[in-house]
Order: sequence, then structure tokens, then C-alpha cells
Amino acid sequence: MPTLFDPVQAGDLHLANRIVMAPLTRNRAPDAIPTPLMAEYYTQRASAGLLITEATAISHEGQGYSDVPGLYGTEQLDGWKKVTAAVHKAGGKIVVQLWHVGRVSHTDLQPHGGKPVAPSAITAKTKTVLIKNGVPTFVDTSEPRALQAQELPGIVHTYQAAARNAVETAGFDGVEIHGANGYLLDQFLKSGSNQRTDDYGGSIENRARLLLEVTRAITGAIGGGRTGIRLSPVTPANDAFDADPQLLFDYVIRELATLNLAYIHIIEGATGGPRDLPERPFDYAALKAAYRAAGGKGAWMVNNGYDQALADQAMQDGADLVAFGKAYIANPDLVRRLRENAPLNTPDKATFYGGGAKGYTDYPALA
Ligand code: 8OZ
Repeated sequence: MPTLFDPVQAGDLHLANRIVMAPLTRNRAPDAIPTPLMAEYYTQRASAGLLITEATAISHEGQGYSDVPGLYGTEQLDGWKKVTAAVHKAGGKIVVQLWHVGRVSHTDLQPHGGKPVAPSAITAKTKTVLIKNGVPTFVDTSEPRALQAQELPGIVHTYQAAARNAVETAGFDGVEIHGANGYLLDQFLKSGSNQRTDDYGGSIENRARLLLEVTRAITGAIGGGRTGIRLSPVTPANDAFDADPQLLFDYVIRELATLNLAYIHIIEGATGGPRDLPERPFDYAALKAAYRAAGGKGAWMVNNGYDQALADQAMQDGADLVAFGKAYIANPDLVRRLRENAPLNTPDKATFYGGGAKGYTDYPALA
């Protein structure tokens, strides 16, 4: 039985251990451009088997929060190039999380103050973050407009271009498709946010179409072995809801199994919250079994509220990788701390979103 500290192959990615830094939004990229401070932050954490960057907008339209990074402009790509170079120099591996927020945005963040885009014109009952005069402020998301069917190939193409730029220009080892947490692809997947009557709404096959088209476009451009995907079957984050998630994700995972992905990243329960949702039961073991039964060979990555004991249990149950979120905010040397059973620093919520080095690059490593 492998332990968290044993190496593993995830598609084309050879990982030194099975501990993954989860994607964490930190809102420290003014004008969507990655900074040298971000390079320092990721490099401090380079002993993880894999670093997944914070969610990164594939287009201006795909952006939904102040000061989150992008991957669509030259300066943004140049900024990321410095991040990946520093991480690689420190011996780490890093993939970028490709993000389109869909309806989880605000007109203030959209090109020309336009409406955010979504599968259907249904406002998400959720908040986003605007940073005004350096102060993060939570505001209601704006009413979106429904995307026209003829706009969808453009969105698929934008994801594909971002993936290509990520590996060819910015130097990433691969990409993670953000298919979770109530953002655009998850909005299409789930019945609560998708009331379309065309080929992209209604049946499960139709609701899954955009996510699968995006995934195929990306694997076609950069290879499945450098592509991972994150899914959150039952999270209530950002007003996500599906009437029958077990059936939906059984279909999605079987289709993904044919694409030779590097890994599948599953958020169990409510993102950053309870792992067990009595009102939203879900059988994750059945999901993994369906993936393997359909020929899926990717690494199986689990996430949400893991500590050492729960992670060991997950490895026994056949997980290949465990992603740690909040623990990684506060513990740059998390791999060493877990290996040595050392105490963990406590993350400070007040500095999660926005700001500078404080609560970002100043958490101490072990002496
Ligand atoms: C926290 C704050 C803003 C965005 C996600 C990208 O939930 C996020 C996010 C998390 O996936």
C-alpha cells in the first residue's frame, strides 16, 4: 500500500509524492497579472507532489472577482512564466486551473460593464468579491444573460487557447479544468442553473456537452496526460444544485474515462465546509468504481477537509492523491510536517482574500 509520501504517475506527470496543494483563490493579482510575490508563495510550497494554481480566468468575461489572475494576455503569461520557472527551479510541478466563472460575476468586472454570461438568465444566490480602495467587499452577483448557442464554440476555443498558452508559453506542466463550485461548466451540468432547451440543456447528455467539448478540445491540444479536471458533485457553493447528481456524474465520469486524463479531482461534500451533507447524499466510491469500470486510468484525487488520518484512510480506499487547501495556506512545508507529524500553523481567515505578504508568504516553515 503506497503512503502519501510515495511517488506516483498521473498521466504524463511524475509526482514526487501524493500530497497536492489545492487551488486557492487569494486575490493578490492586480490587473489579473501574476506578481513576484505569487512566485515566492508557490515556490515556498514546491515540495508538494503537485501545485494547482488558484483559479485563473481564461478570458476577461470569465473573471468574477477582483484581483484574480488571468491567462489571456501577454503580461499575464509573462507573470506566470516567472512563477513556473521559480517552482521548477525548486523541483516542483505546477498546473494552472482554467476558470470561467459564468454567472458568478459582477458587471463591474465584465468587459464594458456587460452582464455576466450563463447557460440561462438565472441569477446565482451568491456573492462575489470586489476590492475597493484595497478593502475586499462582498457583493451580490449580477443578473446574467443566457449564452446563445452560436457563442459556445468560441468559449470552447478560448479554453483550448488558454491550455495551449499555459503549457507552450507560460511553462506549466499541465492544466486543471475547473468544472466545479458552481462556475460556468458546473452551471451547464446542473439542472438548477441550466434551463436551456437546445443541445446544451435538458438531458444529462446535453447538460454535460459543454464540459466534454471543452475537455476534448484541451486534450486534443495538449494531450490528456497533462490535463486534469475538478468536479464537485453536490457542493452548494455558488448556488449549485442538481436534482440527481449521482446519475449526472455517473455519465460525466464514464465519458471522462475515455479521454486518458492525468487525474480526476473530486470535492467531497460542501467546498471548504462539511464533507457530509445529509440533504445531498452522494456515493463517491461508486463514482470512482464507474470511472475505473469505464477504463479510466487517471490518478484519483480527493479533496475537502483532509487531515493525516483521513488521508491515510483515503489511500487505503484507493485514492492516488490528496489535495489540501487551508492547511497549505498556513504551512508551506506541509509535506515535511505531515511526514514528521509536526504541528500545523493555523490559517488566518482575515488574510485569505486580497492584501500582500501578510498571511501569504509569511507563514513559517519548520526550522
Ligand atoms: C473562494 C473565493 C473565490 C473563488 C472556488 C475559485 O471556489 C473559487 C473561489 C473560492 O473554486
